[in-house]
Amino acid sequence: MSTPVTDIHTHLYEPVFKDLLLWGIDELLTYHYLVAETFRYLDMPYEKFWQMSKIQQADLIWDTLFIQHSPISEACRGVLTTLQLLGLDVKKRDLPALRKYFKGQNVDGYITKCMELAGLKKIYMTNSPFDDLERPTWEKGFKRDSRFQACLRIDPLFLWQAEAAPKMAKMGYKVDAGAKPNQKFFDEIRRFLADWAKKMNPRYVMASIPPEYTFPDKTMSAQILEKAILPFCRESGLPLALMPGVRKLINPGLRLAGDGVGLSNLLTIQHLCAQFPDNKFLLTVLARENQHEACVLARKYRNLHLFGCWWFTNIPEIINEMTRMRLELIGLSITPQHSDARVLDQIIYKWNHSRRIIAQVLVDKYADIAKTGWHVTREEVQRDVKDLFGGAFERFCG
Ligand code: FIX
Ligand code: ZN
Repeated sequence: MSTPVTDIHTHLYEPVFKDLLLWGIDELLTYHYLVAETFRYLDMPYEKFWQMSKIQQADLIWDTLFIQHSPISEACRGVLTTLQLLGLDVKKRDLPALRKYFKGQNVDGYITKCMELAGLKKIYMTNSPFDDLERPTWEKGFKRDSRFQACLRIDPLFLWQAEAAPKMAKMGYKVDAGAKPNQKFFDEIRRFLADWAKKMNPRYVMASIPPEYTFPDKTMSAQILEKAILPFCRESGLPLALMPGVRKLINPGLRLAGDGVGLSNLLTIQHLCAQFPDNKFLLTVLARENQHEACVLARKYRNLHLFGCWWFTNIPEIINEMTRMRLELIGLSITPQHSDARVLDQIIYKWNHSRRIIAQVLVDKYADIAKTGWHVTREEVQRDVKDLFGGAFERFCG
């Protein structure tokens, strides 16, 4: 339980990004997972909730999910685990008193405290050149915080969404929405990726894709992938991290809490791994029903590395199932978890809950081979856990 972890996907930011880094009790309570759960009890129009202040929203969620009903969901339990491991007394159910504690924290020291309680050695961010709040800080340049690692997130470009071309043009790249997909166009996209890679020094390039995303295909998105993104990744040696399965905003009223899931077409991943053996692919899939096929693909393609129990699979029942399935089908060359933390304090509970499950699965696996007379040493266990908590990922990324 003491091996430090590299958390390879979060939505946290180093302090220089100021308010983009969310932390504290009111951010914990207004996490979009809890917003979705709260609205199951509310009749109010969604807009009325979004017009409330952060504190009013947090009060409503606390009252609805923690006071009016027992906080047994994973996201609710997570808040309680975090408070408990911070040494706070949840028994009193006294939200104003809890708020006082967080008021007394300074963010820089608090980052270190949360990383120590979570047992983290590195936090990977999600950094998008298309994010208007984040981009200016990268363009200004700043001294990097060694606790954090950047990752280049490119969903609008990858899916060739309407906002991509105008934003890239504003940044000085000759691409427009009606552009002909010729070599000049693809070279301009590669220039964009190379420039942002120079600014961010990312560990990988990442995009989430809808369940139906298909490759190969004649779409602009598929051509950009084949003729710009994959060549750039090969050249720069950066893996491409893909997250299939999200259906964006199936309930727009819930905003960030409004995304859904669908069964992904993993033939796309098969084609990519087979057709581009010199590219490295990181994969986490949203639907529970896709996990077995994903494991089999990882058995077939050494340029594919599975990571994390993403989002709707990040609950004890499925973390246990996925970790067992992956260890039994693939072995130890996986990264079983990432936190996907959107609020700093969440790393405390997400890793506390996942470590316990991963540890139990490992104990069972070692017990199974011990029955054959094969006994692992303490050093071997430490070696294996190091691999699962970042070593295998680092080796894969090279
Ligand atoms: O696309 C992603 O990186 C997702 O993790 C997020 O968009 C999602 O909102 C989330 O927070 C999941 O845990
Ligand atoms: Zn995420």
